Amino acid sequence: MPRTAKSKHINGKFLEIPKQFEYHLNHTLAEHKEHSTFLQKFLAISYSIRDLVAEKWLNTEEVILKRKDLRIVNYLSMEFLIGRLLYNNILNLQVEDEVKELLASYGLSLNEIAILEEDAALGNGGLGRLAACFLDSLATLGYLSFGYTIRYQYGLFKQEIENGFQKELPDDWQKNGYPWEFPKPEEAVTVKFFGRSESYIDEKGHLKFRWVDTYDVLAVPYDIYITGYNSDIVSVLRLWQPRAINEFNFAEFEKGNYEKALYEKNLAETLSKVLYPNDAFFQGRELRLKQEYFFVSAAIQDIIRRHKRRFGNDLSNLSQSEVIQLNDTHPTLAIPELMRILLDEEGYSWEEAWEIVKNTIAYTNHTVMPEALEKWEAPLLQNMLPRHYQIIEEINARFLKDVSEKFNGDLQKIINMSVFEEGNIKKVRMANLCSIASFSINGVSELHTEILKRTVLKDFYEMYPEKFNNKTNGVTQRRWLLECNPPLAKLITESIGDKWIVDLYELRKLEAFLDDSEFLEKLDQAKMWNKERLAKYVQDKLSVTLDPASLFDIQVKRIHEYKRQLLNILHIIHLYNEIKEGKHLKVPRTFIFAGKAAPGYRMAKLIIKLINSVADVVNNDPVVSKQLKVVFIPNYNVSAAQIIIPAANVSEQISTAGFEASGTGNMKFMLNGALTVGTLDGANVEMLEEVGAENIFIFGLKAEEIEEARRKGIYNPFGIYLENEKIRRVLDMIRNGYFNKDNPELFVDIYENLLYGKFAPMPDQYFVLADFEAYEQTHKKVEELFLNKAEWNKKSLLNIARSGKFSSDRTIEEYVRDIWKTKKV
Ligand code: NBG
Repeated sequence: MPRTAKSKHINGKFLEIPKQFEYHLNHTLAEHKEHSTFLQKFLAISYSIRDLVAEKWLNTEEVILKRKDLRIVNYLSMEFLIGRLLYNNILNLQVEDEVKELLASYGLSLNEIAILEEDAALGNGGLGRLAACFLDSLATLGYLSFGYTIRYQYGLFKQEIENGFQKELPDDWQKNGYPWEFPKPEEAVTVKFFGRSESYIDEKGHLKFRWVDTYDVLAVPYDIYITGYNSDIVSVLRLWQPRAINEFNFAEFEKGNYEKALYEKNLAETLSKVLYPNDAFFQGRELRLKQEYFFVSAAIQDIIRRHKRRFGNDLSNLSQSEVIQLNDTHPTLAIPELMRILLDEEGYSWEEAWEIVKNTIAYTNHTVMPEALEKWEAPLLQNMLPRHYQIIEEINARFLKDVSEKFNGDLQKIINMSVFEEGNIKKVRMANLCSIASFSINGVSELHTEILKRTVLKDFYEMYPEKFNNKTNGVTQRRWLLECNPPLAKLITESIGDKWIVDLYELRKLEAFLDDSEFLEKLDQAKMWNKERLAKYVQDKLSVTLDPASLFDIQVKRIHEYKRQLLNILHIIHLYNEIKEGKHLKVPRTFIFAGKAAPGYRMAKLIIKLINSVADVVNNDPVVSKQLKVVFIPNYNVSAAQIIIPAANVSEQISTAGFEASGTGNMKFMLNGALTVGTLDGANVEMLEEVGAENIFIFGLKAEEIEEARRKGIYNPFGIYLENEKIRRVLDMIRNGYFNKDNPELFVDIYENLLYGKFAPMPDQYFVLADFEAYEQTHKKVEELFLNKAEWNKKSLLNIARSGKFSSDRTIEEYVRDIWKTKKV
């Protein structure tokens, strides 16, 4: 029987989950069901679900081979933050009832089994989570897609809080065995490093190059199939695992080349050891460059092999069968790698190869922050990848000729747009290379794309306006509502049906309930359920008791100065001062923080300590703690987010305007009914457009105002400090060790950085003090509104109802329409 959409063959298997479960306990894990541990039961149920997932892949593979009219989307990304998969797959396959019944027969709940799965934390933050949401949407919508990345042995570090400080621990995510991947050793490819580029004359008398004397490693693919909701195809997440070609290279050893013999083994062992823990920050380490090239080379070889399998050896039509999206500049080397293969291995001319490359590759920019832009030292790149370096030089030389023609020899344009930044150490600017070689360049929110066009990529926009387009980010409602917020998902489905699961604009129908007090009461109860769940989580983890009736105000995301956790905590200190003076908050408030700091980011780590120090003082003050609580939840990750976000009344999205490219947490909170306190930054701007000014708390300076103040150098935070008594008090308390009596100097650096710019190019470079007053006023309005429960719930409902735009399904449909130009299965 053919495996067609929704065939009985696939559905038939659903009924066999209990059988599969026993089979896997007995035969995969070799355990009696009576003796099996929780973990073994988790693995056995995962294997049973995985059987169904594998069926979907078999179907997908057939589609790939048969449907030659379908262009395949390749998403190249150093990060995929996929989180747990068991419950996600159960929901997508719609087998929740069967699984629950089975587990109940063992006296188990699905939840207690599901939490035994380690998060696959193969990413840092928004960029990696976006990639994961995209695979979910691609599979759900029925587009053929491959995600490519590295099979990191250690994912993003685990965070513990010790005496208020962040401590990093290794994330050995596969230590108990990982049930979701399928190794495909027969599809391994070889990736080369170092060596040299050698020229020769071919039979036709053409000058050619080959890359020789290289150090080689194998790249072995491990596949994770990402299911879609009610879909018969899967997205493939292909993780590349390096492996030594010869454990010990005897041939080299005999030649006396001990170094090479050992180097390859060493390289294979270190390459995929660990994910670099920086979010939106560039650190030009050699190992990182090796990682970038390793997975990109493997991916390009894989894509070419697939094309040949489907269409034969002609690669001139590659761009019709495959499209490659670069998730930021990390996979930029895909450009010279594809050129190299076409030129040196496939025998195409430069013109032919370039035509193929520039029709196949598209680039997404995810930040305008200068410290995040990748600029590799030229000698490092040239030494590791000599042939690629040569190709980059040639691409640049030809490009600069075009620039010169287009702008009449304008030298400044040439300096700005060249791939190379001249200087003491020559640098390779990856964003320039991407902009030259890609047929599409997109930002991730309307504001961000406009900023790209008028600042960092201004010259490229003048040269190639047709390449630029915006793709506002989105999140998958399967994980970020259906999975993480059961009572709200149930209420919505009971009220408007379940179409929202695959068409989030359906949520607009909820507006019919705006004046339905019974519905609003149920909405309130759903929020309360989530707040109680979070309170329990905090009680278990931190032994801090939260009052679920208080206003839950939440800021969870990476700790970064531009995201301004500092503004939030300064304001909390101000509230503390007011209560100490005898004032009363109108409503009791709970401020919740979570997020990791890059291990090398000193200021971010100090901010974590400050939050914890303030929390200690506030929570242990018998008077203050009746009205105010502050908690920092350790080890923020996808699974923690799924518990924290649904519990929010208020979502803090308070980055300095112009710095947050989009944000995606902001969308998750909105979808779960939180009201946003936010600046006009990233996608907040579009959330305002959707929900209307009365239903969101917007405050603070605008991006142009910040840009102007920086350009003119007119910002004077010290003046604000002198004038504003509240701010002065708060800063002086930090300066004088009020929150850290045993080490009173601890936070001096925060104070001095704000007032004097001790560790920055200017004082208070993220305009914390400039926005403080507006932030405080906004929070007064928040408090006021929360007193009026009916009004609050109505606005909460409006936020949910108008969050339809922020589904990653919408984002993917726009990528398909404007960039990928493919069709559904
Ligand atoms: C991040 C931005 C976020 C954005 C995500 C996803 C990087 C380089 N950029 O604002 O800071 O939401 O990308 O686009 O991590």
